Amino acid sequence: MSRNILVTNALPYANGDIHLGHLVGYIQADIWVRYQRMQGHTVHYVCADDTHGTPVMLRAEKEGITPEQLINRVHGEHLRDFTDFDVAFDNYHSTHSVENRLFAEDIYGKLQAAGLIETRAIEQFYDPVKAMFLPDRFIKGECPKCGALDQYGDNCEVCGAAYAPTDLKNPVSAVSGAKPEMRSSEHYFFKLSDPRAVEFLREWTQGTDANGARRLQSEAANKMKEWLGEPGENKLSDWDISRDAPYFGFEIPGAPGKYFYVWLDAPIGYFASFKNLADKSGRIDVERFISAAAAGNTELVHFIGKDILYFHALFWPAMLQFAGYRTPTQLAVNGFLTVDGAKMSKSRGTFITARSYTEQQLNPAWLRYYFAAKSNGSMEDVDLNLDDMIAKVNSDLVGKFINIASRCAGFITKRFDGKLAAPDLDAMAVYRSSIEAGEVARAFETRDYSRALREIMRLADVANQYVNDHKPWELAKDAANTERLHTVCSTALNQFRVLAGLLKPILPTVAEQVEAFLDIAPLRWSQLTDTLPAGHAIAPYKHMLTRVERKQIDALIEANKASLAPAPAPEASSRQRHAEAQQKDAQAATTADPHIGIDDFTKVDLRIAKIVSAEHVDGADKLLRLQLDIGEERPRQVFAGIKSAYDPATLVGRLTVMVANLAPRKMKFGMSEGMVLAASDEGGKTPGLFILSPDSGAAPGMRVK
Ligand code: B3M
Ligand code: ZN
Repeated sequence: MSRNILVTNALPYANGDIHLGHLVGYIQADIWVRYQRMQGHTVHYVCADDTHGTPVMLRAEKEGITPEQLINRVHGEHLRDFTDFDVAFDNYHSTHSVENRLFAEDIYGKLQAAGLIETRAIEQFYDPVKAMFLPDRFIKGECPKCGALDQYGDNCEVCGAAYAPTDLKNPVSAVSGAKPEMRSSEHYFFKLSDPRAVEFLREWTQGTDANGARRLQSEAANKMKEWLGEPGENKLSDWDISRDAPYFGFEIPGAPGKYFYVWLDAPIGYFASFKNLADKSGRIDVERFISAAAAGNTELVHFIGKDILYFHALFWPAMLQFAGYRTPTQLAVNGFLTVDGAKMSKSRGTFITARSYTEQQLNPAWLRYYFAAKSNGSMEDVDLNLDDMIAKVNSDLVGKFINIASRCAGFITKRFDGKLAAPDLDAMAVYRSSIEAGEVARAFETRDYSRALREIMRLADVANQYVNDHKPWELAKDAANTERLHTVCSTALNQFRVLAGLLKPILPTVAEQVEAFLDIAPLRWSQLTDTLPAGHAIAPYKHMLTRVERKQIDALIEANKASLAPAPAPEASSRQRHAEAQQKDAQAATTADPHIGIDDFTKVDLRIAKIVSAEHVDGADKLLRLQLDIGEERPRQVFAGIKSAYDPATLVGRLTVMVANLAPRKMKFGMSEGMVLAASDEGGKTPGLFILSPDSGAAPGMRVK
């Protein structure tokens, strides 16, 4: 059954550049959208700039331009960055738009009619020089707890204490430097503590969508339980949705001088962008996607970062529910990005902007691939380990995937006039059965892209093994083998076609190049079990993807350091100093480790091993029994504790690395004659076990050193 899905990404705020931390969530969403479209589903994918609020207003003033001029410029920059990374929204709109004002007024009016809006006076810091109320982050002072100078109004960067701005000692306005005074003003509140809202949210946050999938990942659902408290308890506070003039935003109807708080109209921007798209296209029925009454068979999926879960799992669904709009089908929440295990840092050059990445001529496909390999559908943080990225891209993408075509295409062009023979269907059977089993499809659906890639790379290994076994370069030497050569190369290219299709959601540009090279229509999921007919002509092979070099990454880090060295942004500096001090302590603690000499290392005999069989062991809940070929007369039997991570059937035929000179050990189930190596993040955040794979070309028995 064909699905109709409205997909959104969080709206980036209009006063800063897009950086790699943002791109994690955008790339995850774009992959999902492309996957759904390959399956034949209808997807509308929209985003917008989040434009309102005090920071935009003050920044424009500082630059001597109007807020409108600022947000127009940033809109262009943001859209260009997304486009460069193949994040292809159907519409990239703005919250400062006619559509957004209309939706915001409509939703507000309906909440008011439902008795869920209330006004009350609150006391707040006021800057008498600038004549404006001050948001917490525009007030500075001394930490009430540790006395640190120059701390922001909500928490201390030095001792970590959280407090109200009114607790600060000697507060000053960060805007004018004036001493703020307390003033009272009337604010509008959305009554989130109303029993109707609390009841609704209890149900909604723990529920499932029409397909039976949880609306929230389990970690997010648990967080919500915490925030909502036990039934009967009411931990939610009403939400302050108004701000006083001067403010860049929409004035509240019937409340002169009062504006909607930026977070009220920000998520409404999803619908505004969608409406704007529908008006431009003339072929989309908006009501079907956004009205509670008409939205029965459509889905609404929001991709967001974990820092804005509160807004999307509480305020937003409650607003929609009580204003007669449809509520989200699913929230897809991603974690933060770390670089080489640490928070992104401007001084270390790891606060990397999207722009600098493309300006340094790095290929966005590399990042898309790496982010996909590190995304498992959970809210865990994603670590961009730069050396690992280089290794993975070079070994998987170039070494395993592209290599198949580069090794076989030349023969087809030179020897067979560019025409393929029918493939060897036996050799295609592994591919067919993998696709029919649906493992990759399920992994894409659940946004577990790392799992999808493990299966795709297993299939790439199969293709490389096939080429290695049949050695086209040898066949080409003897005219008697011409037909065999034709079949072997055609088979490998058919395998390459399927791999390109499976990778297409992640690597759309590379997939397009493959489609041009194979001269085929855009690949769709349902065609992946097909093969190209005998006689099908392909284009001459052109190189599609280069390797990443460490020096390119070094230049990228350097570029991001250089642009910020003279004056770190004031909002970030003290936070960074704190994080960096902690980082140094951690490094100092680890550099004390004793080293080993090369002789110690060479005592370990590491060998490439081919897994010739893998099976469950009766009575053992962690072990698999492996037979490993390391070029000896008979395979070695090894018991490996990897049962939780691998289905034995998927291991057979794989190459891995084993310790071959470990003293044999008698176990309850038989002799274990070695050990396979597996990576894991023990006690860490990434669950699972990962056995190693050598680059293609390695053969059983080769020494690893
Ligand atoms: N603009 C994210 C932020 O500024 C915020 C997201 C809005 S999504 C509706 O932190
Ligand atoms: Zn403090």
